[in-house]
Amino acid sequence: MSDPIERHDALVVGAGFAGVYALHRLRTLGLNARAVEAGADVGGTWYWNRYPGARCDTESMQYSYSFSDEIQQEWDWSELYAAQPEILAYINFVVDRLALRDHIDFNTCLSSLRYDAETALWRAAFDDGRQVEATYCVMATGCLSVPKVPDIEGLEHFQGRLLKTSEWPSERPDFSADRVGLIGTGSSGIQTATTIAADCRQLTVFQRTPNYSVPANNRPMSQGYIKAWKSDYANRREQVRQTRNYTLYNNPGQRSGHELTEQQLDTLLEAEWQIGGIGFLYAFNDVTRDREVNEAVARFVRKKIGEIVDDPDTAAVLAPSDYPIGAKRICVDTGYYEIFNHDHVDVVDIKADPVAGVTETGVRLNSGREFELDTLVLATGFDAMTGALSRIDIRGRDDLPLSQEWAAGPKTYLGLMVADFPNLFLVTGPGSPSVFSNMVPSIEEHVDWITETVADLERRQDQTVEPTRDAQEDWMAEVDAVSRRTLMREANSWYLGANVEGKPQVFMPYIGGSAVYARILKQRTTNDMEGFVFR
Ligand code: N01
Repeated sequence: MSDPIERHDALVVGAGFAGVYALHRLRTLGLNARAVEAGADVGGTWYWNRYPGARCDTESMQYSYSFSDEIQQEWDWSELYAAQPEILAYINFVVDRLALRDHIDFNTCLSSLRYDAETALWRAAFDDGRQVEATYCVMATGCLSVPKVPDIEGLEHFQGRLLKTSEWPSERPDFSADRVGLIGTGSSGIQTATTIAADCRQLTVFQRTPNYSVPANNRPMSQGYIKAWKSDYANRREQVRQTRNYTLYNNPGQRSGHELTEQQLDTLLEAEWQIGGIGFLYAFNDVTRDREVNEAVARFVRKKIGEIVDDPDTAAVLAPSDYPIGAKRICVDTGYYEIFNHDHVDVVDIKADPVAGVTETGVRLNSGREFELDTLVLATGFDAMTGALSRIDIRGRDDLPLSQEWAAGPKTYLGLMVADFPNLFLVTGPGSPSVFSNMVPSIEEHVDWITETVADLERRQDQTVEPTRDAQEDWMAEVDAVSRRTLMREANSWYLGANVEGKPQVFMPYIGGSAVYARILKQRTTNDMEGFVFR
C-alpha cells in the first residue's frame, strides 16, 4: 500500500537563505508550512560550495538577515567578507534560533509538481516516492544551484582525483604533493586557485576567458566598525534599500565618469582599488552603460594586472580585453593575480589552444601539449537562474509544463509568479534584480511580499492568485528593454544563459536597479495588485 499523501498549507522548496526565511514567515502566519531540501543540511549555496577559499563578496554586515533585530544584534561576524564556514554557521544559528529544523525534510529531492484546478492544490512528488499536497508552493531553489557539467571529452576516464567546486567534499583534500589542474576562472575558480596555490606542488589554471577581478581587501572587522553598524542597523538597512544593488558602498558612484579628467579618473579608481570589493564597478554611475567609461575602468584593471604579474606574457593572458567589465560577473579576490608570480603556478590559455580532452593522466590540448595531473578541479559554473526549476517537472493549469512555457526563455511577472501557475511563488526569480543585487535583502523583499500576499488570500474568499499574461508579457519586455540600454549583454555570461549549450539567450535579471524595482513592486501591490488576478 502506498503512503498516505501528506497535506500542508505551504510547501517551501529549498533551505538556503530564501527557504529558511520563507519557512519562518509562513509558520509565523499560522500556516502549516514545511520545507524540503535536497542537501543533508541547511545553507543552500553555502552548504554545497565549500571549496577552499569560498567567501562572500558582499560585506558581512550587509549580507545577513535584517528581519530580526535580536538576530542581527546577537550574531557576530569576524571578517569584513565572511568565509563559507562562517556563513554556514550563521544560517544554522538562525535556523536553531527560530526552531525551524524540525520543519525541514533533508535529503529530499522534489521531482514533480502538478496543479489540480479542481481542488486548487499543488501535488508534489519526491524522489523517494513521498507525495505532498499544498495550497501554496514557494520555490526557494536558488539562482546558482545547478552545477554545469562541462562537455569535455574523456573526463570520465581521468584516473586522478576529480573535484567540483560546487560539490566539494566535506573532508578537506590534501594537495601538498599534487600537481593540480583547474578549469574555470569565474568567482569560484579564482577563489579556489588562490587558496590551493598556497599548498600544492604545482597548479595549472586552464583559462578560457579571463575575468576582471578586484581585490577584496578583506580583514577582521574592528569592534568600532561592528558597533557603528549594530547601533545604527535600522537606519543602515533602510539606506541599503535606497540603493541600486541593495548594497552600501564607500563611494556611492553618483557621478558620470565623463565628469572627470583622465588623471582624476585614475586617482579615483586607485582609491577604489585600495578600498576593494565590488563597489569598484560602481565608482561611477555609468560604468555599466557608457562604453567609454566602461573601457576606462577596464583599462585600469588591465594596468593593475600588468603591475602585479611579473611576467608580461602571463599578465597578457590574464588580462580581459574583449568584453565590457561587469558583463561577466566581476570577481573579488585575495591575491589571485599574485599567485602567478610563483614558479609552481601557471595559466594556460585554452581559448588559443583548446582542451582536446581529458586523458587517464591529465589534460591534452589541441596542439598536443599534455599536462600530467594528480587532481583536476572543475569550477565550470552553473545552469543559472532557471536550472533548478527546469529540472523539476512543474505543470500548471491544464497540465501546462513550465518547461514549455519557458522554452524561449523564462517568463515571469516581477520575477515572483508565472501566469497559469497559481499560488506558485518564486524567490528572486528571473525578471527580478536577484543576482544583480545583494541577495539577502532581495530575498527578504520577495519573501515578505509572498507572505503578505498569502495572508491576503487567506482573508479573502478567493483561492488563488496569479499574474495575467498581459502583465507578464509587458514586464518581460521591460526587463529586456532595460538590459538593452546597458553593455551587460556583451559577453557570453550566465546572466544571458550563454554558458549552457542550447539554452535560450535571454538577459534574465532585471537590471533597472533594486530600489527602482522595489518602487514598481510597491506601486503595483498598493494599486490593488495590478497585473494579478484572484480567483
Ligand atoms: O561560475 P562562472 P562560478 N572548458 O560561470 C569556465 C557566484 N559566486 O562558479 O567564461 C573550459 O562564473 C568558464 O569559461 P568561459 C557569482 O555570482 C560568488 O565561478 O565560459 N572552461 C568560466 O571561466 C558568480 O558569478 C562567489 O569561457 C569552461 C568558468 O568555467 C557565480 O556564482 C563565489 C568550460 C565558470 O565561471 C558563478 O561563478 C563563487 C569548458 N567546457 C560564485 N565550461 C562570491 O561571493 C565553463 N568554463 C565571491
